[in-house]
Amino acid sequence: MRVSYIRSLGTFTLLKVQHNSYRSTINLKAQIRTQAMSNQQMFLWWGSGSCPCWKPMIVLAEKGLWKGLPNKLISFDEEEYRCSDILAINPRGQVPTFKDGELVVNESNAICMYLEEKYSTAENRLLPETPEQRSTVYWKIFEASNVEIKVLDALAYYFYYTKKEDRNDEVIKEKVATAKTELSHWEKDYPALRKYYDTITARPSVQATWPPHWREGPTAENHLAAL
Ligand SMILES: N[C@@H](CCC(=O)N[C@@H](CS)C(=O)NCC(=O)O)C(=O)O
Repeated sequence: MRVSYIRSLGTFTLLKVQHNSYRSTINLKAQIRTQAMSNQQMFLWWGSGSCPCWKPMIVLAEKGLWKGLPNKLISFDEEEYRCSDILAINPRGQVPTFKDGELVVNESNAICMYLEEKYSTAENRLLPETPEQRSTVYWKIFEASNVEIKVLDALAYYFYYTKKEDRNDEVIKEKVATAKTELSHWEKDYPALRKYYDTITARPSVQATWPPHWREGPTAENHLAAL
């Protein structure tokens, strides 16, 4: 028996073999691989414009698993993140809430890491090969939670959850200063962040998962304009 060629087709690798007795083994392997790459046993509850939701959605799209994935877009206004289906497997009542068959995985970063471990091929692998290179990625993933806390939660959500008439200029000033300090740990005036944003935005996975309500046009307020 000899492998006459190995060809990559999307996320699958096809092995064409010449010897008949090996063909069924190879077919079985291909079948198992195809089943492993299926998304029909998955379910994702998500909300439009939610950063935690968007992260695993991008990873799913990078792995060719987003299209046709069983999912539910919940309404934040209707507080659907507290629906009984979600609460049954995610007692925090939050999105993303994710299932892969019987396996429940919550917390956006955990979902991303699970997908990377389980569904990576040579073509769609997102994490670098060596532990040393991966250490930098892990470092930045965990460090980014500071941006979430000090920019998103503290500043953007203040505007989101506080009626215009209840907003306090002094509080806003303080929150903007805290957010600026956080961002200064990443860089000054953000040219590299801008470049990173542009690079990421151009990826088909990001375009395919773009928050649907953002496509309808800009929201009335730019909560981060002060930055
Ligand atoms: N640490 C969680 C945060 C998830 C989260 O805060 N989700 C928000 C939407 S962006 C949510 O469901 N909020 C509803 C609530 O907490 O009541 C993760 O990364 O998955």
